[in-house]
Amino acid sequence: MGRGFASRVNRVIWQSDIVIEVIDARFPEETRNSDLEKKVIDSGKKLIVAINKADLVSKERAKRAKRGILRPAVCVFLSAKDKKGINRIMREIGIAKKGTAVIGVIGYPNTGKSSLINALKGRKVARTSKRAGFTRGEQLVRLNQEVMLVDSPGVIPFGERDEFGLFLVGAKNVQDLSDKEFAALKLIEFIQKNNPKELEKKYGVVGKDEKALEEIAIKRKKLSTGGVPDLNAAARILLEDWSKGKLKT
Ligand SMILES: Nc1nc2c(ncn2[C@@H]2O[C@H](COP(=O)(O)OP(=O)(O)OP(=O)(O)O)[C@@H](O)[C@H]2O)c(=O)[nH]1
Ligand SMILES: [Mg+2]
Repeated sequence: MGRGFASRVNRVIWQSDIVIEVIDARFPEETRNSDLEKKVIDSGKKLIVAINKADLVSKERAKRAKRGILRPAVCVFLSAKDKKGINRIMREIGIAKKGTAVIGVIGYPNTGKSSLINALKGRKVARTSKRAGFTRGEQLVRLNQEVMLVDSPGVIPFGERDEFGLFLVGAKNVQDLSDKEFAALKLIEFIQKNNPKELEKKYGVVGKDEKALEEIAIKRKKLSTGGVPDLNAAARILLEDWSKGKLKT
């Protein structure tokens, strides 16, 4: 997943007349790829930055997501899920297009590229998944007589090695984490910082750090022989809930 697709995404950009970069409104900075944005703009092609999953953030946070995205890129708030922003993207495509056009859809794993293509098309033509790295090769979808959409696999910038950071933004799956307890402890810290009451609401957890993980194990009856809290099992519960979007921050 992700790595190694660099040349492929370059090819998608090269083949396209217009490029849509899909980013996650919750993690705009972490899921955008300024190198790719620059590449598109330098090649003289229109860049549309689709700030997707806007249904998951407040208006203020969505507005903040726009910062840092430089003109001449066009920013569109999008919810592929609720079909918000789809007409605007259609309009932007229409403005930029001269005759027939190929539109490349690129971005980090799991940001909703395939979901956007389905929303544009108005029915399910590209397969989507909660799992990151789901779309493997490029897939061509004809939008109408003039426009061809290219779905592409998610790419992670070369050299990005922060496993927890990738997990946090949905670009890495739970089963691919090398140290789940470590990731869970970092996630606890992150959630308690951003939404202090969430773990209490969800699991009845009041402690911090390892104590919080222990409490999850106890509440969810994950005990090894002798009644010792199974921290690994608790970590998996927490990490899975996060990746399914069940925890709010
Ligand atoms: N809440 C919410 N979820 C969304 C939205 N768009 C996509 N998702 C969810 O995000 C997950 C990933 O969506 P995909 O469309 O498969 O993402 P992708 O960018 O194609 O992913 P890869 O092919 O793995 O790179 C799925 O569980 C979607 O249901 C949105 O606007 N809002
Ligand atoms: Mg996909």
